[in-house]
Amino acid sequence: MAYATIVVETEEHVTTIRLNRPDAMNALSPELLKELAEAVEDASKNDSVRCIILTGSEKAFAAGADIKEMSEKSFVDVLTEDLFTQESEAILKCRKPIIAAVAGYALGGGCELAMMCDFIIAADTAKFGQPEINLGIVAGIGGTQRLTRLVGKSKSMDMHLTGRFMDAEEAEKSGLVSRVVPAKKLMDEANAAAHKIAEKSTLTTMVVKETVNRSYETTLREGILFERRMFHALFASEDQTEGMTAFLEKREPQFRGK
Ligand code: DAK
Repeated sequence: MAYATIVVETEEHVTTIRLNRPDAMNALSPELLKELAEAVEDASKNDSVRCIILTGSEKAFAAGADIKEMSEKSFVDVLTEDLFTQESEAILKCRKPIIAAVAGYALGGGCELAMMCDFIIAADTAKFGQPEINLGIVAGIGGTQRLTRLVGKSKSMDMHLTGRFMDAEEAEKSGLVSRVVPAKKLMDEANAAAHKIAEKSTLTTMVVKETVNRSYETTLREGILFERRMFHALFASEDQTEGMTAFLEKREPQFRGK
């Protein structure tokens, strides 16, 4: 499907969604958010897609919600429109792994969008921030909650209260991103990770995603019980038999997602 604000390409089980509003640092306009949600839903429904990469440009992953579009809105407008709630649901509901490949600015809603993905690979040019305080607002799509869980209260408070940006090195040290790579290699690294994931059992990647995410939603005891039951359940799958048999036969497993 042709989109106005994103570019979508699928190659060998991996769909790459590129945010594409170069004149506005990929600011998250309502149109972009709607298209992004549609693209994620399409990739979710497409059986041949096993992993999704979400990325932006060399300059910006996304510099936040579109300030021009937001500036005219009243309290009643933002409350009734409930911007980003449905769109973020589409991303959070996706059961396939989503990698954020971030170069340049990931600010405000852009940082929050990256944190909604399953993990972040950052270019050495990446800059993360929650500068909403400079606009007289607070983060509104998970920044105060997700950043705090990822980097701890002190750094999260620092970011939200001062509005300063965090570079890629600091982001990796503090656990916001899984790895930092040279900017020129960002998409090669993200593709290699996505294709590596695509080789696994889709059944198992779905279970891994659900189980790790459970750690955000529940107590340690309940999370461990959930993990244990998922572990047990996978012994009912053909892919568990295939994975273990392949290991013992010293060959590559042929997973079928069953
Ligand atoms: N919105 C609209 N346009 C933006 C933009 C943004 N967020 N960021 C950049 N642009 C535009 C600039 O206006 C400029 O456009 P022209 O003037 O050329 O027409 C163009 O992109 C290039 O930007 P600059 O000239 O400023 O470029 P610089 O390299 O000097 O600076 C920058 C890059 C990214 C550091 C700077 O542009 C910047 O500080 N941008 C704003 C970053 C920001 O404050 N982000 C947070 C936005 S607030 C919610 C939904 C959403 C949200 C919250 C709640 N609910 C529904 C509950 C989210 C809120 C936010 O994200």
